[in-house]
Amino acid sequence: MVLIFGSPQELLCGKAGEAAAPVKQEDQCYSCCEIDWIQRERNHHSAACRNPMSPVVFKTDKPWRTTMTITITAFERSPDRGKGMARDMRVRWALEETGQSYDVRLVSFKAMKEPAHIARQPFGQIPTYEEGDLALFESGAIVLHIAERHSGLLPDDANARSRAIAWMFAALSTIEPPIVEREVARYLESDKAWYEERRPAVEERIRKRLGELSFRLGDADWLDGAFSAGDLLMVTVLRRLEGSGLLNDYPNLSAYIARGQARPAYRRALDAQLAVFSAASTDG
Ligand SMILES: N[C@@H](CCC(=O)N[C@@H](CS)C(=O)NCC(=O)O)C(=O)O
Repeated sequence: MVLIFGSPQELLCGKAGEAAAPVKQEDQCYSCCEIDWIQRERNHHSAACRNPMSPVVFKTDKPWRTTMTITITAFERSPDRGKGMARDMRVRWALEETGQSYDVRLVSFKAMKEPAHIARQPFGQIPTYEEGDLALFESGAIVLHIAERHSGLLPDDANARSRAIAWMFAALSTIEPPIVEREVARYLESDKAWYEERRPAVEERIRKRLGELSFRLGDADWLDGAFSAGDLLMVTVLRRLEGSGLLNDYPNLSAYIARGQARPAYRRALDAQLAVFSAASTDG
């Protein structure tokens, strides 16, 4: 089988009936993800083609190779002192899991509220993501974009893929909101007379969600089969509770977080975030 690469959007493959020669990373300078994807497309084609001698054109919105530089934004000086709580961590982790290199543009709190950054992120926040003429904001949308274009974060099976995406939404729209509500109350409202009175109710809302999540996870390693973008987001969200004591009643969730943190890609992302903070601290 001959593979001819026309444009980034188009994979041409010749005599489909012939045995596929393996694509070699060193010969062609393909990344592992690209090779995975090419092999999958080939297998799919070989299985589905009714006329194996006719050349076939795969039209796909999945670029076969990433030639454009990915640039994300992150805090110039992170309030968490580089401990992985800032949401660029999710994006870094997703990029590391999928083997994508990236550049980081560091932004100060002042620069985040200026027009150049607002044009990228309407709410003046990090992270953002740029790749060629694509500019994205919202960490969940960015992680989904990465997961859809590179293998490693979403299953191939269509139903399993949809379920993994459902877990991404669950992390960000069901589990994260009460956790953030607690943080906002703690950091911005703890001087108010009603803070202590309200706190138990806020924490109870978190406990309710943790109990439900803990029940569903049971003794599984990940939320739905293999590790996915859903787990990536869920782990980063649950990490926000570190030190709160709220996870103490859910040892399976603590173990789940630890499993996520033990992944080499997580470590690389965390180290990269910490390196930014350490460099900024050394600079004064
Ligand atoms: N929903 C957004 C939230 C982004 C967000 O809250 N970013 C924080 C850092 S983790 C930020 O930029 N805070 C500064 C600010 O809001 O001024 C996302 O997931 O990307």
